[in-house]
Amino acid sequence: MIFRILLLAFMVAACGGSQGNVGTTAVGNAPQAATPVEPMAIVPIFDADSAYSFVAAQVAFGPRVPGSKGHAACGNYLVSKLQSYGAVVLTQDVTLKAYNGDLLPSRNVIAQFNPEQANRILLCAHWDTRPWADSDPDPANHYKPLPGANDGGSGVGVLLEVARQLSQVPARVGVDIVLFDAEDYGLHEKDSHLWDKNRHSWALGSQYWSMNPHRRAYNARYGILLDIVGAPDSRFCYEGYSAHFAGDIIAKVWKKAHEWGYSKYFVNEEGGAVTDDHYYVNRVLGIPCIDIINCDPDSPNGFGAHHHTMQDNMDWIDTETLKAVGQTVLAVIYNEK
Ligand code: AHN
Ligand code: ZN
Repeated sequence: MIFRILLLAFMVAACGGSQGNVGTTAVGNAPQAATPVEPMAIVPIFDADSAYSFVAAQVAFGPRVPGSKGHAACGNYLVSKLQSYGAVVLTQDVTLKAYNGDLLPSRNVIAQFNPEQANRILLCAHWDTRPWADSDPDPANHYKPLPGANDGGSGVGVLLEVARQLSQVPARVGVDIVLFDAEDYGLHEKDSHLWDKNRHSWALGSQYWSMNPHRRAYNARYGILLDIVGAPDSRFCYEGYSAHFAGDIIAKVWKKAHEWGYSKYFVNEEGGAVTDDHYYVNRVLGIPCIDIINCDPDSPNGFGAHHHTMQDNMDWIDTETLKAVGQTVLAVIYNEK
């Protein structure tokens, strides 16, 4: 704990200037005009145990597959949680059509902090979970819904804790937390040879929101998507679309992560391009948006051995990883003005 307090003091000193005397007038033998002093950025301490409990709460609803009872109950939980943190919350309740024809009752959840501020940052994650554990080693599980602790739960858990922090110490910028639905109903592994025809089968909630943002002419300076951010020893690489559309945001976020001691997680390596929610935010809305997503080239599909298997449960959620991601996000947004 003492170490954390010292670290906080260091971080504040490192990015501030000298203390206090913002806008005071020089007197006595001081120079005639006061040198303008940057106000210090106060970065709250991210509580990873709190974030962990938010992941566990989602998992306790069961799989959050659109149309399921757990999905509806979790959607209501997310809205009331975000409202309790003082956000102005909107939902987009729409039926989206999956690539296989399934009709998905979907809900994007949009939580606005400081809504009248024009200078805004977008934070996002998907909250639905995959209907099929189609990467499970046991083929008997290929049509079963998975627990979605890491894939779905982790990004939302981190953002709920960010929301809780925003309720305690307001940021200087406006923040929108957008929780996308229907990200993970994309092409089943058995049909992977049909990728070209189905490349837009993922991220349906993000596609909807990007084409129908909650405000006319919605804009944010940039966006940060969190996806699969909870596994122990996660590694976040420069995801391909993020590097292409938002290389300066990658640089900004990685720099903060390294300053705070998380270079073990935020590695300086290129990853593959992932058709994820941020793709449509970049392509349709033109908001530069990065994807912080686990990158594990040695695993079957590149996102970790448990990805899209029945093993994606709380055993794969690690508070140290949640801390690295959540603290980095807080450091980035509380340094903006
Ligand atoms: C691909 O698998 C190509 N895109 C989806 C990325 C994803 C799945 N994120 C979470 N689940
Ligand atoms: Zn997934």
